[in-house]
Amino acid sequence: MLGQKIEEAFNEQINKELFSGYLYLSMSAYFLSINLNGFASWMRVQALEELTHAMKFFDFINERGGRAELHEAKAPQKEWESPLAAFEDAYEHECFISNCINDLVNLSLDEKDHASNNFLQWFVSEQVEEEASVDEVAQKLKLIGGDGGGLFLVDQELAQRVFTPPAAAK
Ligand code: OFO
Repeated sequence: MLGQKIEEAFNEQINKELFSGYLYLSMSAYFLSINLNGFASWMRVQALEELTHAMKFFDFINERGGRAELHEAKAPQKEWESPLAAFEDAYEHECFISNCINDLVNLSLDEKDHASNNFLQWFVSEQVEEEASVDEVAQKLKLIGGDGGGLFLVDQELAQRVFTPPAAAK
């Protein structure tokens, strides 16, 4: 049985994961608008991953006898001044999500909920990857500066990313 505090906090996290998906889909639309289709495709895959993160919380809440709830979705930012600015925002957002996951881990320890703690460990590892993958692209964009040829090559590289559902990926 899921305690009320954990249930509420996990429902909040569903909202945050869905917002992550919303934000990355908005970034995908921004990249399409400036003809960087590889960047757009990468962000679209990222958005799909975020949906699977939300679904993990959704399923876990239900499995533990709780009730998953969907809260209001806030509108994401629409425009960025450059591809680098978008990836820097994505990195900042992932650091925020990592902090949220850490707070949930602390709550699970306070509540002595070891099943939830065990469930959250997947997200602890996932956040290391999430931060690293967006930061890697941000660093490349810093290296190439405003060089159009470099941007073209990174766009081609990012186009290669494909969506892999988490269960199949592990
Ligand atoms: Fe769900 O990891 Fe990104 O936000």
